[in-house]
Amino acid sequence: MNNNIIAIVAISFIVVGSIWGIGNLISQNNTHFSKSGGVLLLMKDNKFNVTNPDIIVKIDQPLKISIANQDFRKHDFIVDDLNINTGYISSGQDFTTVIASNKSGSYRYYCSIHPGIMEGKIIVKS
Ligand SMILES: [Cu+2]
Repeated sequence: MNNNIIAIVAISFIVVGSIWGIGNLISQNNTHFSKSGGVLLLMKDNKFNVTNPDIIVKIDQPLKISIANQDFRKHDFIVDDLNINTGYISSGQDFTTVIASNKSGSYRYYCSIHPGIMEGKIIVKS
């Protein structure tokens, strides 16, 4: 019985450790295209993908975006002008949505808990 619990705890650490390790590798870059062709944003150290990169979206071509929280604190992802608000994303959680616009322009994305340090631009163009 006790051995089983220890084994489960050990496996949990290995799984969580692997996920964090992968996240560390990925977050060295800027924007990432996931397998499904969308963008992956990692929340870590109060930044989005280290550098709060510009996210380029084409007019009338919805772009899937997944936001994963790899920090120890909660964050959110908000784009007022595009009606995106993930709500709070807890540590270890993620949220997938779509960025879509039929108007070109530059739209601010940000975390409402850390505005100024966690914010960047979504650029919609043809
Ligand atoms: Cu934040």
